[in-house]
Amino acid sequence: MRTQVVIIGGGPSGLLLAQLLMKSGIESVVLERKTKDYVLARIRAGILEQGMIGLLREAGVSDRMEAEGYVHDGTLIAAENATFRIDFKKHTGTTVMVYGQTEVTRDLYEAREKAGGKIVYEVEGVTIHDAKTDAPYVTYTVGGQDQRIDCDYIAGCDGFHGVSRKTIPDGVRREFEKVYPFGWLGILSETPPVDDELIYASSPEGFALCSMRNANLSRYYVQCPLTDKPEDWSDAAFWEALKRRIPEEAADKLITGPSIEKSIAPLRSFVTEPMQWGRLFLCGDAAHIVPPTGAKGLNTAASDIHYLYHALRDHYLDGSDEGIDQYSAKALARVWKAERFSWWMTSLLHHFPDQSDFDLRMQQADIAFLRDNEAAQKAMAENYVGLPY
Ligand code: RFL
Ligand code: PHB
Repeated sequence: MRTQVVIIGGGPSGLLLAQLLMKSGIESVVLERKTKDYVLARIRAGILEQGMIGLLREAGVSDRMEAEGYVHDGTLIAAENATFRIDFKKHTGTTVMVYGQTEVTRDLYEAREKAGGKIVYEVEGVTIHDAKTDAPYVTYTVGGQDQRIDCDYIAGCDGFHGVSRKTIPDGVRREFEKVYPFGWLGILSETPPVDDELIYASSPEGFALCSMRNANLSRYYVQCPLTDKPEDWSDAAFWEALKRRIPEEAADKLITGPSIEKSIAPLRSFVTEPMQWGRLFLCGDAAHIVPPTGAKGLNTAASDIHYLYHALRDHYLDGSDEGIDQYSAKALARVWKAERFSWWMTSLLHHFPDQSDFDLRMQQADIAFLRDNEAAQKAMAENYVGLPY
């Protein structure tokens, strides 16, 4: 088999790239290790930046998002010494959209299937060959049959545990990592959200976040030790911890109910350099991870796809390889800014187990500065709604 671009991974990065390429008449094949149902059962990000919204529109998959998504023009920050609002609209003139990653992925699958684009599910043993030559190819097994696809380019969109990143030799690849000493325990419940806006809360017991998916579906998180397991947390224990960590006014009106999903995600900052090796490009979680505090994971994956899509378009439609040659540098320049913002917001709002009294005062002063300083609020708003591509 032959195609122009092999896309490894059918998560949001891979599917968005496939859809944008198809709109420009560029052919691709998506290889996914899991089933579609498995991918759609993963509950992950909930906030879309303007850049990602624009890409979904360009890809022709925005109808349901426009109809069902919620525009948010600010967010609340709560701490012991302050509860205040960051006004995105006032400081940046723009907003973010609450629309879950699960829904984005569902819309992308539907569009790909409708257009007859190729997705191969349950592939095993995906291996990238000759990425440094002009004739790369990918081999894999599906249903016990060995397969080979020859191509021009390979997009590694296979997440943090994928094979693409590891194809870049050790001597070439540099990895930068920070592992945080806690995780987030998240639940989904069929209850109305506690507030119209998200609440990011810092408390002596640890961080909490009140988020949502729609008018009757809430997503809440509490910081927890890395050693905890979801089974250690009854629903009652979760709701009690959440109530203790958020402002009293919110705790009093919180409507609780049974959780319909409960999981723990460890927090990590991670970047690989370079994001390109010959004809292989890394995109999204395959190349970088952020702690979820700034809602940047999915959105940073989308900005990679923007750069790669334009690079491939310029190659195939205009005969220019400038974008291809600059992909890694352009993507990394934006990735590192999202890493900084996510690290800063994580450091600002979490309780660190080895935190000294001095560290605590610094955190409190940082929050008070944000509460009182318009320039600091503007900087936060600009990062939260997403830096320009
Ligand atoms: P994904 O979504 O991980 O998709 C990668 C896809 O590649 C497939 N795959 C392979 N396919 C073929 N061959 C192989 N060898 C393969 N290896 C893997 C996988 O099955 C999968 O379908 O990466 P992508 O597309 O880059 O998208 C990135 C986003 O998913 C990610 O940045 C965010 O979800 C991060 N993230 C969160 N971000 C937020 O902004 N807010 C959140 O609340 C939030 N929660 C989360 C998260 C990430 C999590 N992970 C990865 C553990 C919660 C979790 C649990
Ligand atoms: C979510 O709704 O899942 C969510 C929202 C904001 C974040 C992280 C996760 O910063």
